[in-house]
Amino acid sequence: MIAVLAGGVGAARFLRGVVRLPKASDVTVIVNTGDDTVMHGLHISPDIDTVTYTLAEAIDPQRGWGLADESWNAMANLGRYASVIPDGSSAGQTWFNLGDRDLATHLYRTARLAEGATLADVTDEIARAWDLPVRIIPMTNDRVRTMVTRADGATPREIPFQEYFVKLRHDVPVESIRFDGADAAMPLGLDALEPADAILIAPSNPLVSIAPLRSLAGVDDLLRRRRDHVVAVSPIVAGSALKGPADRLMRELGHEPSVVGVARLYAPIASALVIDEQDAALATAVESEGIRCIVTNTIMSTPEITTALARTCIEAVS
Ligand code: FO1
Repeated sequence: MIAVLAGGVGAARFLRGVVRLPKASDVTVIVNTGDDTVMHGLHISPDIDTVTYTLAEAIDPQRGWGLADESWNAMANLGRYASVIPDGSSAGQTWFNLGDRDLATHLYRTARLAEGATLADVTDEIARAWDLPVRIIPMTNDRVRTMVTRADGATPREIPFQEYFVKLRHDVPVESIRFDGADAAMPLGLDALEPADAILIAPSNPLVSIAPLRSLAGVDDLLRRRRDHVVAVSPIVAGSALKGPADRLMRELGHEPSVVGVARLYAPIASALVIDEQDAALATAVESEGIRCIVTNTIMSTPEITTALARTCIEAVS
């Protein structure tokens, strides 16, 4: 049995390799929900949707989020109301792009939640509707929201994650991050992490994708206890994030934006860190952080490379 801790785009691509492995009949993916947001009254779970659409081979390959062959009529038609939106209203926002096809998922999720279903129930229903070969579970059924405090003096200083990521294109300096609601939230997936032969930390942002999962009660303790079975893939290659603001956030929040910085974050909970060949010269520095270092090609540019990366991870800890 394999358990994977996942964020969005990087994790979803990595999971494609995991599910292709012959041994991967029993895979549970625990997905970050700190990025979740409500837009137009609809509950959006971006990382769950990215993982679902990617594994269903329905993702838009260029954007890495949303559905392929998308149209944007609903968004375009919201434009009619732009001039009449009252001050202080959050209606009619168009900075967060919801495609016409994608909207069906958010409509379904929101309706089921309103009927009293849990996020885990709905996530499973959506995964089954897309014929996914894995179990996908949200990190919690409770409301946890990643909140970002800006360091540029703008007000409000603290904003929800999607405002930082999409509206401001993650192009503002950040002072701190917190996971609102994490203290009271009940984690899901501990029953999958406990017996797993391999626990894989996908190449996701350690500070805003994996940290929300780690912030939930008991998760880090379990990972520490099962450290011999935990392997992480660095999302930082040659000092940069392959996608998104991981390198910038690491620098701004006092972490070295390199595989060594990633090693420091993961050494307490993982026994091995997989880094890219471009960082081979840093392998000794990684190991001096107390974590085994495995060097391989982590740039998932072909199905073969992605599957080989997943195999390397599993072999490292099984
Ligand atoms: N990312 C963007 O950069 N711009 C968008 O307008 C956007 C819309 C969106 C809608 C649904 C969804 O499931 C994901 C969406 N994403 C968008 C991706 C998402 O905001 C981020 O990739 C993650 O939150 C970071 O992991």
